[in-house]
Amino acid sequence: MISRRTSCFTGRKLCKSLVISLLFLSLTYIFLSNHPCCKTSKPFSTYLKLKQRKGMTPPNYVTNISHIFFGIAGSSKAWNNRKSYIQSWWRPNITRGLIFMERSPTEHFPWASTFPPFHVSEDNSKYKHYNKHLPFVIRITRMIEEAFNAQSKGVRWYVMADDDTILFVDNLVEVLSKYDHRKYYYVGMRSESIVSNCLNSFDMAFGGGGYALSYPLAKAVARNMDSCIKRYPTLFGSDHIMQSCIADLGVSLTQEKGFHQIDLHRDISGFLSAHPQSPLLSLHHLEAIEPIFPSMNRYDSLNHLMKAAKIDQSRLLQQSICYYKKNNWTFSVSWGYSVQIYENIIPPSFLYRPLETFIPWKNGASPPYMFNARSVSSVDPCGFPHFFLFSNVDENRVMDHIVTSYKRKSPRGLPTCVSNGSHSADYVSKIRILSPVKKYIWHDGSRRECCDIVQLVGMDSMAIKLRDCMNDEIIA
Ligand SMILES: *[C@@H]1O[C@H](CO)[C@@H](O)[C@H](O)[C@H]1NC(C)=O
Ligand SMILES: *[C@@H]1O[C@H](CO)[C@@H](O)[C@H](O)[C@H]1NC(C)=O
Ligand SMILES: *[C@@H]1O[C@H](CO)[C@@H](O)[C@H](O)[C@H]1NC(C)=O
Ligand SMILES: CC(=O)N[C@H]1CO[C@H](CO)[C@@H](O)[C@@H]1O
Repeated sequence: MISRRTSCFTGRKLCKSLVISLLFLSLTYIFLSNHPCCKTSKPFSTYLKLKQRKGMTPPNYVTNISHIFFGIAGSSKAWNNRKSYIQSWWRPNITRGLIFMERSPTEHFPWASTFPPFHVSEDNSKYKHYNKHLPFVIRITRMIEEAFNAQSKGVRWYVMADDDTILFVDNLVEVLSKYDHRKYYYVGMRSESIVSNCLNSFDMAFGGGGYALSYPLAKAVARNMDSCIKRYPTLFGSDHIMQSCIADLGVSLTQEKGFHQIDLHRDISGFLSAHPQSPLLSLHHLEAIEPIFPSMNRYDSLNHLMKAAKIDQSRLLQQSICYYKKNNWTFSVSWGYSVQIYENIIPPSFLYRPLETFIPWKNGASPPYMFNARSVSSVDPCGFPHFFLFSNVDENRVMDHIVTSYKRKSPRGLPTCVSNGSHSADYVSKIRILSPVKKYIWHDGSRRECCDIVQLVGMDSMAIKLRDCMNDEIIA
């Protein structure tokens, strides 16, 4: 039995609070977490070569939605609150999987066909001597074992998620299909919070963000579950137990930046407006943050984002930057979510850092995040942007482009930035983005898309068109 309790930070404050943190985190983990994932991705070319060598015909080889089994950590108690999250992404009769519950959710019968089928978790009393965790950590850890035993025919990937994880299924298929599912893969992402990673592991895929195990790895984990549970009786998260067992099998995390644990608080608009150049795969913790569209509640906010997701997941939250030279303005687009206008010329390299609209999940590390956040004074007219949020998708295509609209979030309430020619953007109330109907093709070595300010439409709106960058084009 191994108790891995490392001190994450020196300094008495943290050491002292570690015991309290552990307790708090345990509670948090019960609700929030259970799985993780990956490291560096095998080049797509490896996959193609392999396909050729084996003489496999592409249609049979390419991973599709029916090759993925979703295991969702649920509970009958939380179902009422969580079902809307699951329904936002679950596709009845298309997605395969089960939601695992501690008992039959009889109060919710008849069980709708729009829900994932439920599975009552096995009894775990045989592990009571190894259960130094909080309740149901072992139950959730064993989900992969029960999922594997329940269904393995035609399954290439087991994706594990929480009942408050939002998955972006088309992107997930796209991303998983670049890996050879016959090898050992543990694909996921660590937390945004340094403290969370330190208390668990920097090499762990966080369960709330969701993670994927390839078939052979899922099989190996399932077969070794019993010894694994006995080896790690004190770890507080099932995702940490999973990571430990997978590490013991000699497999390390393959990171995919689109999985989001969202260990952040309050307003995450800055984070969602500067997504890494990677397909969006998941969102989590929507109950722990403010609604992502402040004029709506959490469920409506999520369903609103899903309107854009239904049109084009490949571009969802992808960032493009362009300049309106006539006014010395900078535009930063996060497709399907937001547009920011700066009354100033700001280089892309700077704008790819999220504007720090949020606060840390937990204090204790400085800096607190796994990425470079950009803090901007809300009274600096040259640094603080005008913010526009996704409002709708037009029914009609324009010049073979999809048109999404973004409305001003609120008046900026600042004077004009004078150092760059004094051009106020206060009058702009609406922005339209024209994006190609053709989905963005993700592959290793691809670039972000470029954009152009195409026209001034009317008195108070502007239009931007996304396009491929030209060879050697620098965005400036
Ligand atoms: C997925 O691929 C399999 C072949 O591996 C095929 O039989 C199945 O019809 C495909 N499913 C979908 C939804 O495309
Ligand atoms: C799923 O398929 C079953 C059986 O074919 C059908 O009865 C049910 O209505 C379908 N559910 C949805 C939501 O399409
Ligand atoms: C843009 O900013 C530069 C540098 O401050 C300034 O010299 C130039 O005149 C400005 N252009 C316009 C159109 O305002
Ligand atoms: C505040 C300020 O002076 N911002 C920019 C104005 O524009 C020039 C280039 O046109 C930038 O170099 C400045 O940083």
